[in-house]
Amino acid sequence: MRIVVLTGGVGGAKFLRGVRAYARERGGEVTAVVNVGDDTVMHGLRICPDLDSVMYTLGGGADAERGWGRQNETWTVSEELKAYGAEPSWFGLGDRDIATHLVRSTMLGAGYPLSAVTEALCARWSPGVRLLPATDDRLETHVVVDSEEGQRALHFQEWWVRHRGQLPARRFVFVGAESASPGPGVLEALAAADVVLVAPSNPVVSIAPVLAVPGLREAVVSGSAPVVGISPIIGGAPVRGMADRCLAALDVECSAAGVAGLYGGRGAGGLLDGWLVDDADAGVVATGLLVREAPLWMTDDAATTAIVRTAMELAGAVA
Ligand code: GDP
Ligand code: FO1
Ligand code: CA
Repeated sequence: MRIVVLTGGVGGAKFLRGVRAYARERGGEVTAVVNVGDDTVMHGLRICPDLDSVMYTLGGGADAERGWGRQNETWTVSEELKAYGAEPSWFGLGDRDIATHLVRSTMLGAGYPLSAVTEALCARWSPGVRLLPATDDRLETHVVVDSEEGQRALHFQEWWVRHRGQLPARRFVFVGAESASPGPGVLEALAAADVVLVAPSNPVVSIAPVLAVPGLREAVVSGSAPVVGISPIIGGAPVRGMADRCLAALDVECSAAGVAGLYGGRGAGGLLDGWLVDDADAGVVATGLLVREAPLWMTDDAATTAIVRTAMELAGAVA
């Protein structure tokens, strides 16, 4: 059983722990196609928040409370940078995390592509899941907001971390997407997949930038594997994060039904064959796909693995 998961950072990482447990039970292998739209360069270091959230979480090194960065972290380097007045002072880089960024930046500087660097970093963490960046090319999510001179675009991290997501987002732009190509192994993994799962990740700034890589969405939609998504929205609200603000920018209702409509049913020219919603959202109907209800709170690995089992049953039902 070959399972491919399209994913962002914190929500996707939690979900992948369940997918990995399911695959271990059934003897399957898991490939995660990970968003790189959040990536940025700070203090000369290349930061890949979603790849790192997944790598650290699956490798047992994540700070579970924050969801990003390392556990038992210290912040000496960030304090020293602040003492120099070095900007950006609003973005915190932990000391342990910086080691990852140093290895990554050095390898990228030597000419290795991000996919090869990710594989090298994963040799330490043994995530038990193959992590593939959606693309090796530059693809950055920028957020268009209102300003005195009209509109301006800022990097997703500046919007989310510096401004705490408080500036109303008008739209999101995936800079570089049109000339990006799927990372090595991505199209092959999709072609060989028995099932494609869309993690309960942010549909607008985690899954959309993955699908924006030319050829990637087409490979999912034209592939033979059933495609099942898990709703990140429960009872009309994201479990955590900024999905409500992102959906508002697109004029999409923040609900399990709204996100189903955004992805669309494969039977109606969209992405999904199946959509898993929480029990609290019973009664959601969407065109061109099958909806099933189950408890969707990923409170622990057992609960998350149960979600994956239901998603796999749904995949079987729509196959
Ligand atoms: P990010 O890249 O760090 O923002 O993480 P993702 O995009 O992968 O996931 C963020 C989404 O995960 C948010 O929209 C949350 O609503 C969702 N999420 C987090 N925890 C849970 C959970 O326990 N259940 C469900 N269904 N969604 C969750
Ligand atoms: N999020 C914050 O709210 N504040 C930070 O200072 C911060 C630093 C940071 C450094 C490395 C990293 O991998 C992630 C980091 N994040 C930080 C999380 C990140 O901004 C977002 O939560 C994700 O990009 C959304 O997926
Ligand atoms: Ca993200």
